[in-house]
Amino acid sequence: MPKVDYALMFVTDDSIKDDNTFFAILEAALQGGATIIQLREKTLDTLSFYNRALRGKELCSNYGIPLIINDSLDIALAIDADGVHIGQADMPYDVARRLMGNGKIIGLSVSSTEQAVQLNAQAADYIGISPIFSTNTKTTDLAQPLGISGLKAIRELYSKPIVCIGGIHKANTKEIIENGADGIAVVSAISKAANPEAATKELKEIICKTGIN
Ligand code: TZP
Ligand code: MG
Repeated sequence: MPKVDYALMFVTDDSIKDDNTFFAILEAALQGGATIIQLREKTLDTLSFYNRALRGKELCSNYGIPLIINDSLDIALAIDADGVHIGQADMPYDVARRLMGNGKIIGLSVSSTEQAVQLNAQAADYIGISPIFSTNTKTTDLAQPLGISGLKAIRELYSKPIVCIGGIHKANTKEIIENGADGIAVVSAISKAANPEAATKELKEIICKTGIN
């Protein structure tokens, strides 16, 4: 697998139902410098999800940026996505790996230090610390925020890339990276911004200034 840059993951906003708006924001994130895209749909029917994924993949390919799919192995396989992001209650890691193959990215959400040391987390390509801060974007199945202290504790135990998600915006990005994260994953900081491209650029600049890349 080519080296993946996890610095700035844009996670698409499933509250945006209008396709034109959805893809305009996705393209703005790509223009602004997102380094990886995660397509996350929780309510769409399979055909609409498939169509968004297919169009999303084409767009990401134009920018040379990997696209991973949240949760849905079938969609990821159907469009030959670059990978998947799975949660603790999704498809077991081993099964996801068998289905996706070795060349694909598999990210796993962890919500505690205990989960970060489990075999599936150690085998994954990266872990997502979920959530690092509180958020209004995801309201169900959300653990207590781990905060910077949780990130630091997991960084001590986990040597592969760590991406943080939840309540991240330009004012707390620097602290997250400086405390050991390899990247941030954001929904609303980009999707709800007045200017999503400018918002992406600002986040990217903050990350680049920390010197991690
Ligand atoms: N998983 C944990 S928090 C979250 C997801 C999908 C939502 C993050 O959204 P935002 O708007 O960046 O806080
Ligand atoms: Mg999930």
